[in-house]
Amino acid sequence: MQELSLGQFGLVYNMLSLATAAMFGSFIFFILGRSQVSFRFRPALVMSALVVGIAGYHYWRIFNSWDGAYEINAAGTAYVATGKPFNDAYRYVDWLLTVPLLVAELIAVMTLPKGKSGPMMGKLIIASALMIALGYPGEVTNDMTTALVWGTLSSIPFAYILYVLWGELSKATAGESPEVNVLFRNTKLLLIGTWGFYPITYLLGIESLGLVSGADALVSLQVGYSIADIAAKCGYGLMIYAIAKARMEAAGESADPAFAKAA
Ligand SMILES: *C/C=C(C)/C=C/C=C(C)/C=C/C1=C(C)CCCC1(C)C
Repeated sequence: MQELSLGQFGLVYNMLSLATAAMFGSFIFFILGRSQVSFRFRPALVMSALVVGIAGYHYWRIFNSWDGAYEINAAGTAYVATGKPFNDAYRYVDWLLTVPLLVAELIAVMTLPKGKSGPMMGKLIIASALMIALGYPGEVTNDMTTALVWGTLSSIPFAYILYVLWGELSKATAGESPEVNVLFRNTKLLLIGTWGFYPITYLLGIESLGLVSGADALVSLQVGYSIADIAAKCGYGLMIYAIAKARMEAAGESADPAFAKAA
């Protein structure tokens, strides 16, 4: 592992800390937000809470791993490796759990007919697992060609997932209020914008590709993934919440079970 400047070490340290805080903060928001939406949207909120809860735990572990992998040198001028490896696998294990949940969250808020959401979920879960499993060998290799080959393979299921979700989101707007339409459109943009950030970050992290040089490659990777995760998990969960609220209001539903029974 390379030596890091104080700024490089501190930037990753602070980003990992910020991501941990954002995940746990969002967890509380989604748990409380559950009671603000009507019954049919509650599964979506539960899944949002699960995503940020799982990610918050992993960020806490990544943060500790980062903190343990480096120590400041005697002169106080740089961070050097302690010999304990930095564990990058937490991230991929996290994605393996959270990406299918994010997909399920979106399907839940679209409230597709029963016979349709199951098979679609199945296909998208398999594609998510493939995308992550194919990306991992490329993430941990030091060889540029190997990284590019695995990255390209991983991009195939990636494109498939976005294609399917984009199509479904476009169809979901039919018959909905203008406000819900705008929210669905924004969710599509958020989805493309945030998920598209991951392969770009992946490329920045391939040191021998030289898009960013030296230890900056490692720093870009950690900072890039942290920003993407905050947007793709917390920001996206907030969009799902807004859609649930807007659809519920447009349909004249209440979040209060007593009121729902009376109506
Ligand atoms: C909360 C975590 C999320 C939404 C993670 C998403 C991850 C991706 C979309 C990763 C995609 C990748 C490629 C398309 C190619 C290179 C390897 C990956 C795994 C970084």
